[in-house]
Amino acid sequence: MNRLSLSNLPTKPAVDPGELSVGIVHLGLGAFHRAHQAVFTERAAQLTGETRWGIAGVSQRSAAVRDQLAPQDGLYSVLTRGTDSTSIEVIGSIREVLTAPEDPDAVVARIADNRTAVVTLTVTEKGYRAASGGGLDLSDPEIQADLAGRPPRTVVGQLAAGLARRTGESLTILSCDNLVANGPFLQRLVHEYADAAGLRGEQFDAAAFPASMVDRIVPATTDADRDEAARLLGVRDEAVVVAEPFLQWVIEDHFAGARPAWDTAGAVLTADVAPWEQAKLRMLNATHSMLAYLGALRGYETIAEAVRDDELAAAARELIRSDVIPTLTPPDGLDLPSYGESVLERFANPALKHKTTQVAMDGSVKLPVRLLGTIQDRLATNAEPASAALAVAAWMVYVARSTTVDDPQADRLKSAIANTTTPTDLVDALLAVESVFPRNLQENEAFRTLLIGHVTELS
Ligand code: CS2
Repeated sequence: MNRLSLSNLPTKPAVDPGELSVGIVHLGLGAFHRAHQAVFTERAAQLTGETRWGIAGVSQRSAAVRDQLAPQDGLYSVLTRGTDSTSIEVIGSIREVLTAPEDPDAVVARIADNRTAVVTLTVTEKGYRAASGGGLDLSDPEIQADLAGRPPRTVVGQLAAGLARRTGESLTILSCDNLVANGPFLQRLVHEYADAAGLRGEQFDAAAFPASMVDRIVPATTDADRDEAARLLGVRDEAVVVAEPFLQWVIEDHFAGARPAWDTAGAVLTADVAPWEQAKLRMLNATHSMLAYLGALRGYETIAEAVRDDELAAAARELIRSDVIPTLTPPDGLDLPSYGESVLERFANPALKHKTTQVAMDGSVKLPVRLLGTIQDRLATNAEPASAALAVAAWMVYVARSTTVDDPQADRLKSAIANTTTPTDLVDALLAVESVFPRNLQENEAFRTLLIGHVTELS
């Protein structure tokens, strides 16, 4: 069967992808970007006819995505799996693919290029290389190697080097990762890096770092998905990504220059993203992590199986109701209990096959964002965050039981728990990891007691 390419597009789009020029650089060309920002960008181009917003996508590590996309002229499809319907859409907004380890100078040149007005990022929590207090981790060996003068490989190094070389229009750098106040967080890291590298100039103050909240469940693609895409398209697509029907993007309306008309494609531009982001991280991502750990401990392979277990669904509902909602200010027009229910319904979509192990990875950097803020807020009002503590306890038992932990701090976690035998030992050993737990939680006796109780029950 032929490969998907410009010459055999199954349907003719209003704007030919071949006509697009690059105006966006995206760092972190994983499945999530291809099922989210690239889709908004594609739809905006089709609706407005604008041709200046093609994407140059950067893979931070492997060349796999480039090798899949290059023979397909950058085209790929999104296979949308609803509970009882499937559809497919070809996306042409990615016009160039760079692989950072192979083309580090080209990445910087693209960011520095005045035709680039916006840089977007999905590099996951660990890609920011922040220390636990939120500043740049200057002890990180990759940050040190970039600061020592090699062509930069870290995201902050790439951004700082690119910004330092800009001469014209100011740049907008838009984080699309699941982090608290992701825009200001990234701004601080880039500024700290630039200071350490002696690069800081006026381009740095002129750049805008809007915050954004992104939402779409995107499980890893399987061979069965590739086969189904081929059947639906009539051509082979090695780069297909799978997603749920739900798609949401709330962006702080704070751009330094031009931007694609993402709003015409359904993105919400708003003055304040924080209430949206808090609701999403504390409800969706927190219950996702809870179901991943509790589910994996019960032997479930997918999130859908885990949330179809009545006890686990009840635990997730309880987390939302008793610990999370009391800490939130709802965004205008959002009913928090209904939002919580809609999230659990999305998780239950049996067509998605989202692995518990996929959501469980990188817990040491996800937990602080998803659960520890809720726990701190609850403890500050003298409430007992029993449900949120259950999710943290499930992570602890998961770390203890897994032979290999997929986590940037795996070695540190495994060596912390090496000689622990009792639930109390395990809790104390992991609570002491200061790159995960802030001091006020390490020292909170009520939190510790809750954790020990839950770990005892789960063990
Ligand atoms: C998930 C998220 O992998 C994970 O940790 O919780 O990727 C989640 O699917 C997305 O944030 C949904 O928008």
